[in-house]
Amino acid sequence: TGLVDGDFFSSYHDYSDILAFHDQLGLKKVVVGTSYLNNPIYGYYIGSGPQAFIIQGGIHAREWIAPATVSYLSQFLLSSNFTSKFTFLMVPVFNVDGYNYTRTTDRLWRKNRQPNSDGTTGTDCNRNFNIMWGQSNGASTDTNAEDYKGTAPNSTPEVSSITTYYQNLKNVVGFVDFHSYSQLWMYPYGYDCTHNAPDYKDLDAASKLAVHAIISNSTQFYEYGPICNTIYQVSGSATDWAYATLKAKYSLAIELRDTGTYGFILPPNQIVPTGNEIVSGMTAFLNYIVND
Ligand code: ING
Ligand code: ZN
Repeated sequence: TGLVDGDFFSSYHDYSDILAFHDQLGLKKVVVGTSYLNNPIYGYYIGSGPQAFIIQGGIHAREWIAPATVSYLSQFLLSSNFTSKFTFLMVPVFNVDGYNYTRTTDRLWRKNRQPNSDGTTGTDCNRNFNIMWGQSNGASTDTNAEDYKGTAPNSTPEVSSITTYYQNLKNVVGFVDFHSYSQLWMYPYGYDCTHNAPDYKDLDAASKLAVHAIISNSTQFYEYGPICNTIYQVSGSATDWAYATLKAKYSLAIELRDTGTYGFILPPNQIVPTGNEIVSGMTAFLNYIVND
């Protein structure tokens, strides 16, 4: 519909309108990957600081608040003081094919749209990264499951292409993967519930400040902690990969609103309040990194 105006955050949008919103902010646009259906996956750069920070949404198609929140953060970060400290790479919709499918056909689709050999469709991109892939019940071997891990690490074109792009970035200090729902602010590891990440102290301290900032500025509460102990065990996730392979010390997985009243079908009048509380949390988190 080409809608890019003051009302952008009063509704959810098709991929083309999310791109139009970022284009109109005047950001440098890059192709970070290619989907199974050959759609370009776009990223946008904000700022020119010495440390790279990746912010992605939409790895799961039905979690519409994630691309909306990345868009909200793009607008905020562009006019913030963080542009001199960081170079942000914003990837609003990681799983473009899945997102398009939820807009046209099945609102609750999660995985990508790659066919499996048995006639089923889709791999969970957030189980397909080359980090402890398929270990310890952290992903499913069932092609029909919502957390199907794929045939091999990087068997999805989305994960394979985007990780290649990310690995060419220098000095990646941070990474955020937005999901919904449950209101959780999480850091590695997902694959192991018994060992803390080497940077546990800083990750926990920065996350604590972030959720306290949210509580001070919003009606909502977010819990924080390691992925595995906070939600469940997950192998092959984007956040573990960013931490272990990209060496992004401050890697997060954030579950946005709500806590189950609407779940994935979060009403659009909650886009702005969700965006505002995440701006509060991310401001505290980024300030911690600046002072580290
Ligand atoms: N939850 C995430 C999932 O992939 C998660 C939880 C996020 C695990 C990031 C590991 C890393 O299952 C949802 N709702 O998708
Ligand atoms: Zn998700």
